[in-house]
Amino acid sequence: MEIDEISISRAIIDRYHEKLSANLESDVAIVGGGPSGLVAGYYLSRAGKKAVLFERKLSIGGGMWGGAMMFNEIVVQESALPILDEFGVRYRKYEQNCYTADSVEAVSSLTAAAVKAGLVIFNCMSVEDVMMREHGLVGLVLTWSAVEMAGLHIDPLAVRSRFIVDATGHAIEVVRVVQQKVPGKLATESGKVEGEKSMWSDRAESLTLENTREVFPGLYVAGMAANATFGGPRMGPIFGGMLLSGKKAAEELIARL
Ligand code: 48H
Repeated sequence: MEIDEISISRAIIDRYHEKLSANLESDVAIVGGGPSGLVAGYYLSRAGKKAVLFERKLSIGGGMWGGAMMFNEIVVQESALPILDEFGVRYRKYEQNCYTADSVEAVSSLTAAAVKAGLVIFNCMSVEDVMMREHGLVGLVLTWSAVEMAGLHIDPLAVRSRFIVDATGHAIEVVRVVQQKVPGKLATESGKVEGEKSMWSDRAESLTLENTREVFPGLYVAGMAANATFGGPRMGPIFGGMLLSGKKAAEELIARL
C-alpha cells in the first residue's frame, strides 16, 4: 500500500495530542532532563507513580553529554555505582573511589531506562511559571521552547501535578519563579535562594544529597539545583551526586504519594 503523507502527518498529530492530553495531570512533574531529573523519573515510574518530565532543549541529558570541557567521559564515585549498574551503564575503575563512564552511553542508558519504566518526556517544552493555591504549588505553566526563543507573546498551557521537582541544574528556574512570584518563603536559611558556592567536589557531593528535599510546599529540588538553592558548593564534573540525588528525590516522593 502506498505511504500517504497525510496519514503520516495525522498519525503524529493524533499520537502527540493523545500523549499530551493523557499527561495534563500527574503525580510528579519534573522540570529538566539532566541526570538528576532522569533518575528521579525512572525510580518514580518504576514504583508505578505517574511521572512526566519537561525539557527545554531538543536533547535530553542536560550537562552530562559533554563530560567536562567536552571530554565526553564522566567520573562517578563508589557510592553511586549501584545506580550505574541499575541502568546498565558500563564503567571502569581509574583509582580508589574514582570510576569513569562514557557520557554518551550514560545519557542514552538513563533516558532509555526511564522511558521504558514509564516516564513520559516532553522535549522542546519550557516551564515558565507554576500554578499556586493557598496551600502550595499545584502544577506548572508550559510553553514551547520555540515560542520562548522567538520571544513571542503567546499564552501558555498548564499541567497539574501533586508534586514538582526542580531539576533545572545551576539555573534553578522553578525555585526562582516561586521566590519571585509566590507568596511565602523558601525552606532555606534566609527564606530565599542561597546561591551556589565555588567548587569543592567532596563536600558538594555529600551536600547535594542532603539538600535534595522539599523547598516549598509541593516543590522538591534535585541535582545541581539542590545545592544552588541551599547554598552548597559546585562539584565539577563528577556525577554520582546527581544520580543519588535523583534517586533520593524519587524515594521521598514515593513515600508521600
Ligand atoms: C524546561 C529546563 C528549564 C525550564 C532548565 O544541568 P542539568 O544537567 O542538571 P542536573 O542537576 O541533573 O545535573 C547537573 C550537571 O549536569 C552539572 O551541571 C554539574 C554536575 N555541574 C557541576 C559544576 O561544578 O558545574 O540539566 C538541567 C536540564 C537542562 O537540560 C535544561 O535544558 C533543563 O534542565 N531546563 N527545562 N524548562 N525552565 N530550565
